[in-house]
Amino acid sequence: MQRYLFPSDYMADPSVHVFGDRLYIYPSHDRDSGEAFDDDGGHFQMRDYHVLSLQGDPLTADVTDHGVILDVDDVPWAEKQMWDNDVVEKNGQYYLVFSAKDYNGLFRLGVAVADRPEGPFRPQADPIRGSYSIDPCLFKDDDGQIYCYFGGLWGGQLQRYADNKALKAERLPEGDEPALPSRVVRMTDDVLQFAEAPRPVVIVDENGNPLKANDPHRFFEASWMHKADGKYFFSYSTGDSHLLCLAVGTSPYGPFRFLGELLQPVVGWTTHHSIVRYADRWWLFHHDCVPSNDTTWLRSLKVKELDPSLFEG
Ligand code: FUB
Repeated sequence: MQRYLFPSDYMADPSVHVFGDRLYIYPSHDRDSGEAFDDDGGHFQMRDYHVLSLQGDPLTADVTDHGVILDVDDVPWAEKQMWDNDVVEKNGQYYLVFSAKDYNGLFRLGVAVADRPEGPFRPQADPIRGSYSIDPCLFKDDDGQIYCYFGGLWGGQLQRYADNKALKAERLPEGDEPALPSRVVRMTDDVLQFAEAPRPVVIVDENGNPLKANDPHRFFEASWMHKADGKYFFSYSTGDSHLLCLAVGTSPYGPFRFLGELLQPVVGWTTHHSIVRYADRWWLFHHDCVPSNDTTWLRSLKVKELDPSLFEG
């Protein structure tokens, strides 16, 4: 069984966490801006973020919309395209990391802070130093360290960087070359900056070889990290092959061994998700474009239960 969570508006890219006894959903807020479709995602012209929450069975519980928690006009450095975001709690404060384009047309990651999971969030004046690309995922390990996974190809601009430096000309690996990896970085104690240089998130096959650029299971965008049974599960979207995939490792830095496909292509070009354990059950939150009749930039939030054996053994 699965459910559309919020039929009254178009939202996507759900990042989901349990704070207290409620589930909080931090989505992108889709809108019809009139921009034409292009391969760089120019049709995704989101301006603000809402937070949704529920308590009880995600398949049936009432969903509360807490309203706008951050608007692009409140972020001094951001011009447009408020894409995916995520939130982590530390010492009773809530840190929202989000991706948006700056006034030079570059995606950067910014931080905004709140006293409550439902905001409102106060943005920092500048983006995270050394940040680039899109789709931040925040993961708090059992020792309290917070990691940020990020990156996305094509419109997400990851191919414009190597060794964390901007290239003169973007370069996407091809054929048998190793695929372009997502990035992971530990955050500073105040959760406002990167504590180190971001590292590549390498996904390997059963022989320990990095997945290749021509592999339909290679990383594209939508990093998500969760821990189960002491193991680190990295899941992600394959973009142009439209899958969600799962890999496992023994450290938050990886490498991660490819395990398999988590979700088959949905209606709509993008697929993006989060995985969370709530009330002793595992849940997959994601989106599709069925309610908007396959309008790629108008996506709707969904939830379905996952088989716990996915994360065992
Ligand atoms: O929502 C805009 C972009 O679409 C996200 O950043 C990607 O992950 C894809 O879902």
